[in-house]
Amino acid sequence: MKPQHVILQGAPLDCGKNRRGCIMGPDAYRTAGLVEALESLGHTVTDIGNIGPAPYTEVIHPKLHRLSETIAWTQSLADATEAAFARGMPITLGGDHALAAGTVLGAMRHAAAVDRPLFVLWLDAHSDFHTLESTDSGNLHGTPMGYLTGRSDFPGWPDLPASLPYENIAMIGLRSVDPAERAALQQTAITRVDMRQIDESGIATPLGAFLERIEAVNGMLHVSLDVDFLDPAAAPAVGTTVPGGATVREGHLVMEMINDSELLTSMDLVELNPFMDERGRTTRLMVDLAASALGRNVFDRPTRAF
Ligand code: 5AB
Ligand code: MN
Ligand code: MN
Ligand code: MN
Repeated sequence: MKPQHVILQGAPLDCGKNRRGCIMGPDAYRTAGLVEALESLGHTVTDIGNIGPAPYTEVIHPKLHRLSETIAWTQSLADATEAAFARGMPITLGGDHALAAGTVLGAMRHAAAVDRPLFVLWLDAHSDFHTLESTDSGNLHGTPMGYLTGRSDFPGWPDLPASLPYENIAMIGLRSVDPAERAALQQTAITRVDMRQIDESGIATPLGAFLERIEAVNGMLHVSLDVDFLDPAAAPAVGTTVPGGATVREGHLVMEMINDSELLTSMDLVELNPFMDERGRTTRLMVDLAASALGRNVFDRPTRAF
């Protein structure tokens, strides 16, 4: 992709679930050399440091874990992400996946301001499509897609400029979807690509079709990469390991196709738990994948690959 001005923002939010450790994510990415990797590809990088939640007072909820804190993070991350778009390409270093409620909201506001449609590529074992009512765990990292699509009321959360249209979402890598999420997803036009489909016919065809749809309407592309998209054998540093995930090669292919498409406008790297990593290998793989989405191809390709 063409040289970008990348705005790195750390989002050490750890409130979307009970297991602690994602708070260390942003500094792990910095330690693993993300800034240098992006600069070596010809991009300029501004690391604005770590963001915090908006001021809040935690009101204990009987079911939902750290609801007030998650709402406060959604507010601050939406504002920060929207502001980052004025300067360049926001890349958010998580933090757990609850942060996507804020980053995608910020991207939605920017898309509305520049009058372009926003598309979201959700790379995850999970659909994170719960409502506040349907979640059994009460862990809010399982709800950002439910919030962003406006499929139910999220009282107290920031208003959406409009709901994220189902047609503009592709979820790839699915293999752990709760029954309530599955029933709801089946009523939508969200593109859902599970591991069986990837096994049977490959990851490139559905991804290429999605990218073509974005290009046809001059859309913006937000990529939300959950570590558990990858197989835990390759990426063990995550709380919610689900066997049978994407291989390193499949992950790279996705990122290389994103790079070739020139469509990427913002990205989240989420759910890394450095406390569970093995000598930094998951962190380094995530840095490598992020760099591949922004230009690290072994061969120059004369034409777009999709
Ligand atoms: B992740 C589960 N569906 O709601 C729930 O890692 C898991 O951001 C959510 O994708 C996983 O607790 C959230 C069982
Ligand atoms: Mn997720
Ligand atoms: Mn997940
Ligand atoms: Mn997870």
